Amino acid sequence: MTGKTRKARLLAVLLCLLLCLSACSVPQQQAAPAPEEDLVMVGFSQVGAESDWRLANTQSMLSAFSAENGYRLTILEANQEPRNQITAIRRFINENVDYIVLAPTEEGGWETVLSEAKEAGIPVIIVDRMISINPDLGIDAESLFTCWVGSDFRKEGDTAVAWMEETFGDRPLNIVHLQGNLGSSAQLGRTEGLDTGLAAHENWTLAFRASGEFTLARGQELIEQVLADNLLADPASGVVNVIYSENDNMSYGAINALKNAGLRPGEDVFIISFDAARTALQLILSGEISYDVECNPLHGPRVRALIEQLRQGKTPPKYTYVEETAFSKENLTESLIQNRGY
Ligand code: GYE
Repeated sequence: MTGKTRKARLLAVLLCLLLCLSACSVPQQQAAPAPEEDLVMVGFSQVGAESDWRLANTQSMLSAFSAENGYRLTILEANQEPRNQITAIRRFINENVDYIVLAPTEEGGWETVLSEAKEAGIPVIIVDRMISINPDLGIDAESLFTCWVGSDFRKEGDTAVAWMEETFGDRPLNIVHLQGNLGSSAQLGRTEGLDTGLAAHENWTLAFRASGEFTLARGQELIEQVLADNLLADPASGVVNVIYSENDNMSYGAINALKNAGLRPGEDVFIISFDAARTALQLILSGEISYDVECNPLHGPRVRALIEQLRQGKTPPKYTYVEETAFSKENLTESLIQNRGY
């Protein structure tokens, strides 16, 4: 036997051994689901299914609150209508769930129904957006929910504006602003950030502002309207066109509208987006989105951790802010995109 064949044989034996080992390894122990009556009942009033962010958020809640983990989760989607959420919460109260999780569409209008939940003794965990209580009512807003977890939307807006300042310097900007659902924390915070930027820069002009309701279809319609009304500046004039789009799905719609009109996103118009979902990150690599401020939707495990603390009789922090970053071509790689959870 030559040295080479011996080596090859040895390799084959080793490979066989490895294969056997992996085949014989003990399968991961699956936790037996708890009997139905022992499951903790959680009612989740979700905003809707308007965006990639929202779908990832719903998925994250479903995985975190599985029967294997000891929960029975009921999700009621509100189709972005606050009154549907009020109906959903009343239903959860009637069903006497153990915990109510609320992702509020808008900030206002929660006093009555959350007082009802409080009266029924059901803890309410707020996730993603925030609520605000009319101060004239003399109700202690913080007494209406147990705790909250989500993003700092104002900070997200400030991050976007800081990038605009850094990237465009003293150049005049012609800004088209696609807002999210009016009255939602995500819209309010991101708009406040831009408004602060507009107030600080005399040569930043707001050419257009309207709500695209966080959807691709509305985002596309609004940019079609902007183009029909001739609201973009001639790039040859030295004025920079910027679309400040308060979520990725509206950005996808904006890109469709621009491309259909023969314009080049990333050259004729710069798109700044929010969420940083996987598809959007891909569009950064291809140059169509210039900057994307991350907003993390994977709240399921975070909400579960809060509920687990409550079940152990502990007091979780009232507010938990999620750490977030932002992406441009400079700090993005294919592998980062592939490993992204949403
Ligand atoms: O940015 C958007 C979604 O509230 C953070 O809602 C969330 C926003 C998110 O529809 O895509």
